[in-house]
Amino acid sequence: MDFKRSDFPEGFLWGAATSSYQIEGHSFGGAGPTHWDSFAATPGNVVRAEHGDLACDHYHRFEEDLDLIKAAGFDAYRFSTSWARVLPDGRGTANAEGLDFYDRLTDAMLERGLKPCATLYHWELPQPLADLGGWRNRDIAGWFGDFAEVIMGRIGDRMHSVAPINEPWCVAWLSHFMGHHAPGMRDIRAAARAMHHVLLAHGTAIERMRGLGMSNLGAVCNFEWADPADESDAAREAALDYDAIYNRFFLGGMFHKAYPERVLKGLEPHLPAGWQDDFDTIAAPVDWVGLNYYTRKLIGPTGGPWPGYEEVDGPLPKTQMGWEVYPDGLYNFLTRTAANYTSDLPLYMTENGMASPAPSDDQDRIAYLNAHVAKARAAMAEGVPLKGYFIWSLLDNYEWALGYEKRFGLVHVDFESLQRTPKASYEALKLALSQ
Ligand code: IFM
Repeated sequence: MDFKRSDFPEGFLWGAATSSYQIEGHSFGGAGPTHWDSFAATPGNVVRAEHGDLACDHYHRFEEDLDLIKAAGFDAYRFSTSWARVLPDGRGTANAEGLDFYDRLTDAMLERGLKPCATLYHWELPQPLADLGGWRNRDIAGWFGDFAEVIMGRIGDRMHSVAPINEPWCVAWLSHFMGHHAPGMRDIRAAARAMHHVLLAHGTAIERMRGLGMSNLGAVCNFEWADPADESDAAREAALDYDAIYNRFFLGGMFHKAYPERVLKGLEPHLPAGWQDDFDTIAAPVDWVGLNYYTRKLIGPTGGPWPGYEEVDGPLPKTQMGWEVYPDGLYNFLTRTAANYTSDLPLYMTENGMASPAPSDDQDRIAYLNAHVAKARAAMAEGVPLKGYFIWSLLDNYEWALGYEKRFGLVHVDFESLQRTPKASYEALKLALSQ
């Protein structure tokens, strides 16, 4: 790599990230059905209708996976807890096997000197709650708060940090407006409600965890830089609208107790009654903010109904996801987040990485990480309080609607034998983190 641990301040955290449904194997240990199982079982939603039943079988192989994290020299492991594994019906009786699993996983991290960094929800909503309207139903804030208390009542005493929800934009917009993720809806009213309720659930979980006496609680959002596709005013406006929906809505709610006017223009008629009264909960104080960053989009106008924009193919080199490689975006978001929203609050890169096909010599992943880490250092040199960097992902895994072929792992997974094989990027990081 072009960097080494000693280039960063003492205590800067290096970590690897994963999520439960993407790696654990959901068919084990008494986990209940989720809306991803139903979504994946519906032809046309997921490449080859692939699902998370087995995934990387992390449920049985977590010791080996934690050994890999430790051997690479990482300080921390960002994992998520499956709501449906802990509460198979989403509410009510907890699944003892599920709680035991996260208990064992936590202790296994601590035995290896790894800091456990939990995310409560990374997208596998219990199906019984989806049946009740899922993120469209305001009651989800309370259901989620209850889940937070159950899981953190068991492992919260040993967490280094916790964030309630991974990537609110994906939970709400990608899944209820664009229809790309479960529950696969394309409905502006559903999207508006999900956008608001995901924040209400976030704030409720923060309050409940404070009630348990927990600290070091944060929020994790994903960001995509938006550039106008051409020099027209219409393209400029379209990019600003994209930016407002994707990047400014959630931080606006959490830190300004307000949603961007550009978003209200389209969503206000569809927000639930009394939404303005929820900001005290939504803006429950957090101790840090995590940024997930991968790419930028070129945005042009459609002339159609709000939001009236579309993604336009860009000229930059692309990853296996078809995403342009645009490291400047990482710098832009770190500096903008600190300047406009979080001030001195610690920031973390909670996800960054790329998919590239196997077999590969992995030089593209090494170059991608080098370029993005360099931008993180540039932001830090300007005073951005960045305190850590988590690579997505430890393992090749279930890339949601794109199934198993998009390979984000530092470690290759053979999905027949489930054998793990560290890639060149893993070895390069290992060397960098030892210096
Ligand atoms: O795999 C996903 C992850 O679940 C959330 N952030 C982006 C990753 C790559 O698409």
